Parts: sequence; C-alpha cells; structure tokens
Amino acid sequence: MFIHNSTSKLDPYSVKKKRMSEKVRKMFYHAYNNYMMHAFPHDELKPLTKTFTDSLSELGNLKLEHLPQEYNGSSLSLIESLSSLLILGNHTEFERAVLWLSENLTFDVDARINLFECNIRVLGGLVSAHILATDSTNRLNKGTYENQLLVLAEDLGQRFLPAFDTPTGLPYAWINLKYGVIKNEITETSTSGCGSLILEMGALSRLTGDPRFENVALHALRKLWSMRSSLNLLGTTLDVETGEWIEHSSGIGAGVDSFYEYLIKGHILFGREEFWRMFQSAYLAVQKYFRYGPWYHEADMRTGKATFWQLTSLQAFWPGLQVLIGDIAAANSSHREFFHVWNKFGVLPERYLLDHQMLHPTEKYYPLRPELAESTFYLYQATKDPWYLEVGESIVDSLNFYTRVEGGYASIRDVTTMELEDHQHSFFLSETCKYLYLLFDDSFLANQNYIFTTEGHPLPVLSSWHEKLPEAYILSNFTSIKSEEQPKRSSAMSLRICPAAMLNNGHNNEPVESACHIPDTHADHRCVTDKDCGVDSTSCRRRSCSMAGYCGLWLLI
Ligand code: DMJ
Repeated sequence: MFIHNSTSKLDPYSVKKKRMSEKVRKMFYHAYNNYMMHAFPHDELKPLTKTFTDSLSELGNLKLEHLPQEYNGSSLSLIESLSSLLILGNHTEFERAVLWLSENLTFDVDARINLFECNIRVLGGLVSAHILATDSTNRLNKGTYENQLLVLAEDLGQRFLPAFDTPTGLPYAWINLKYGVIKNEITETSTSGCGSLILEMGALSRLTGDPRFENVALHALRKLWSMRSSLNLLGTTLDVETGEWIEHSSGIGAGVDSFYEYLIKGHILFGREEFWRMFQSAYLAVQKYFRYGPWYHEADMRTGKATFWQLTSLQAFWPGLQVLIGDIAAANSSHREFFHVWNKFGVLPERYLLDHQMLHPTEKYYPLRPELAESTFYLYQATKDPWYLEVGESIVDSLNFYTRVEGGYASIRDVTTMELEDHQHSFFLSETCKYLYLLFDDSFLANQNYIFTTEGHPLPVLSSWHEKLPEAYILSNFTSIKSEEQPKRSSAMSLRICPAAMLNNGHNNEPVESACHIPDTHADHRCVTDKDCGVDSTSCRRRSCSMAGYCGLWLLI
C-alpha cells in the first residue's frame, strides 16, 4: 500500500484524526504496559487476573506443567508489538525490545507449537522488525543492532523445516521446536495452515540468502493449489501425508482466510505472476460460489453447493483484500454489513447463523479481533470517505466501553451478556491497535510501500525482491481512488456480468451486460426502500434494501 499524502493541513478531518490517534495510542500503551508489567516475558497477558499464559506452547495442547521448569514463554506479545512501537514513533522502546530479544530469546525449547501461528506471529514479527531496524532511516543507534533478530528468525525457520518432510511436501501443523516432528504427530492441517507461509518464509530466504525457506513454502503452496477442484475451490482441512481432503466444505473464514490473502500479497511482494494467476482463479471462484450479496457462505469444493450459511468474524478481512485488487464497490458493500452486525451486538460475534438469524450457540465470543478495523483502514485509504473514520471511532469506543479493564483489554466470552474472558490476545497489539492507529494517522506509511502480513507485520515492497514488478504497483503508475474526479483503476475482478452470458459471448471474454440486469437507482447503491434497488446482474435475482441502507442480495439479519 503506497500512500501519497499522509497528514495534510488541508484535511478537514485533521482535528478528529489527531484526537482519535491519541486515543488509540493510549489504548496500545494500556495493553502493552500491562503486558510488560504482569506477563512479560511470557506470551500473553491475562488482564483480569494480571497473570500470564504461554499460549504459543499451549496451542500445541502441551500443558504448562509438562514444559521445562525454566520455560518462560517466547515473549510473544513483545515480538508482536515491535512494529506497532515504531509506527507510534517510540524508537527508544523498540530499541530496548530488540536488544532484550537479541540477548534473551531462544527457540531451543522442548515445546510443541503450531507452525502457522508461530510463522505469522513470531517469524513474521522478527523478520519485519529486522527490516525496520536496518532500513535507511537508521532507527537504532549505530552499533547496537547487528542482525540479531535475523539470526533468531533464521534459527526459527530452520526449526520449521522438518515439518515439510512429508510425502506431499505439505507441512505438519505441529512441530516440536527442539525435537522436530514428534512420533505419531497428527497429520491433519488446514488450508491456511499450509498455504499461508510464503510471505514470512520467502522474506527470510531473501534476507538470509538461504533458498530453503522459500522453496518449502512454495512447494507446499503449489501442491495445495494442485488439489483444487475443477471449480477452483479448496476445502478447509486435509491430510499432509496422503494429500487427501478431509473437510470439503470451505469459505473465506477460519482455516482458509489467509490462503487467499497470501496469494495476492505474495504476488505484490515477490511479483510472481504465478501467484496472480492462482489468486485470480481462486477469487473468481469465491465470488461465484460463496458470495451472496455482501455475505459469503460456505460451499462444497466438489459441487459448489452451499453448505453453511454463516457469518464469521474472521471473514471481515475480506473487504480489505478486495481493496488491494481494486474491487472497491464489493468491499464497501460487505464492510457496511459487517459494521451493521458490529453495531447490532456492540462487537463482532465469532459466528452468526445467517439462515437461522441467530448467534451460534457456542461461538458467541469476541476475542479482540482486528479484521473489521483492518478493512476499515484499507477502505479509508482507498476512498478517503470520512464515513470510515466514523466506523473507526465507533470500534474504538466499543473496545474501550466493553473490553478495557484495569489490567489491559479483555476478550468477550459472550456478546449477549458482554461477560469478559481473561485473555488479551497478542494480535490486539500487532493488528487491532495498529490498524486503528493507521486509520487516523498514516504518517508512518507516507512515501513507503509496505504490505502487511496476515498478523499485521509490515514488509516493504522492494523491486530487488521482484521477478517483475506488477504494473499496478509501479509507483509512477499508481492511482489512488480518492474522489470521483480521479480516474478509477478498475480491476479485472470488478466485472459484474452474468456467468452464462460470459460463456456464450464468444468475443474474447469481453464484458457482456446481463439481460436481466436492472441497475440500482443510485450509483452508490444506497437506498431507502427496496424500490431503490434493481436486479443483480450475476444471479438475476432482485436486490433489496438492507437495514444499513444499501442495495444487495441480503439475507435479513
Ligand atoms: C490473526 O492471528 C491473523 O490475522 C490470522 O490470519 C487470523 N486472525 C487472527 C486475528 O483474528
């Protein structure tokens, strides 16, 4: 994401942005300082009891009492905070943290960890912080940093490698950091678990010159892609030894989300056309088989038939991804509905059953997830529509009202009672606070071109890492979509045509207007009643006016 202007004196919203960015800064420090005081060097803070949890190892179902006595966790929340500290301009704390980690962090521990989580949180955090520590802005005092974070990252990357030693090249989901893959390790993993490693592992290879990290991640991604169905759909879980799918139903949420994200971001970071081609096919299949108006249900990868009609909190990242490819209208419509659900409950529930119009009986929690804030940030950058600042303010207010406690920020166990849970997830520091801050103060990104990993860790887009720089990301070609007067970069993904007409047109896939298409009354798709809405060109179904005042193929919620 390249941003031309950050804070401008002419910006009519500068006062609000200043006020809000200060508010978010305080939120971050409330969470960070409490972590440092009560939980560091363990992984995560328990803000209600002001104690800690070593969640990275617990993720491996290894009970704390089975860990070596001297085990002090992996400082996970500190690693996750590194780039946030820099974005907030706190070079002193960043430097202190980098030096502490350099001297104290070790991965030579008998702990079973989840490869995907450890990759996005720890490896991603270290690689990103290393790049930020060594870039041309000289953020650290000369002589104090000698690539120690990269040395740690390389050590961790090497401990990942045995996970890929399977007949398929698809990695085990779990690995013991000291002993590698343990006997009788489970062979089931998820699509995102083996398909979202390329950013961190690729960056590690580029930085160290050791191609093995990128090679194994690339091999796994290619294998995964080869397992797609004839509809270009993938399932959610699979067996790494047999290469067989276990769960054939999938969507854009849990277990799959970052797979899509890493195809497009891998293309942006490394310029590989191969990733773009995969992404394009995968994205079109998602839009065709999962999308229902602004919502995305799940479908069976073999038949394309809808399976589960559920909204999940993780899906809220999708509009942000759509901004990256220029599909702003679709992003905007989904984002509005996610925000409507946020308003309805006060936060986003983990799972909502669209077909029954009720909360999932057990997944009523909100663990301080960042996805809606993330999409809000992207959409504001793309449109500069002050509506997104309102959305951001509302998210900040809800977080402070419902989740702030003396000892940090607590997750919500049940959105119907707002009962709290004793857990401040590390992604609150790496993502939730970061995206909210960047929404109101993007000066860190001015004249920089970063992409964010799925855990919110920035990686610079460097031409030296590119096979070929995609046209849309060559700075001189960059067109931001800020106002109607400016030319829009319409993406190939913006086509809204009837699939049947597409098949029959015989004119080199030129866009053909669907015969059934009746446009909405207003070009921005806003509406007061159903009469303002037309007929959807893709499905030929009549659109209706949502409670948020937007035309689409809504399910009532
Ligand atoms: C984060 O750890 C990452 O964004 C991941 O991809 C899925 N979502 C969680 C936060 O909700």
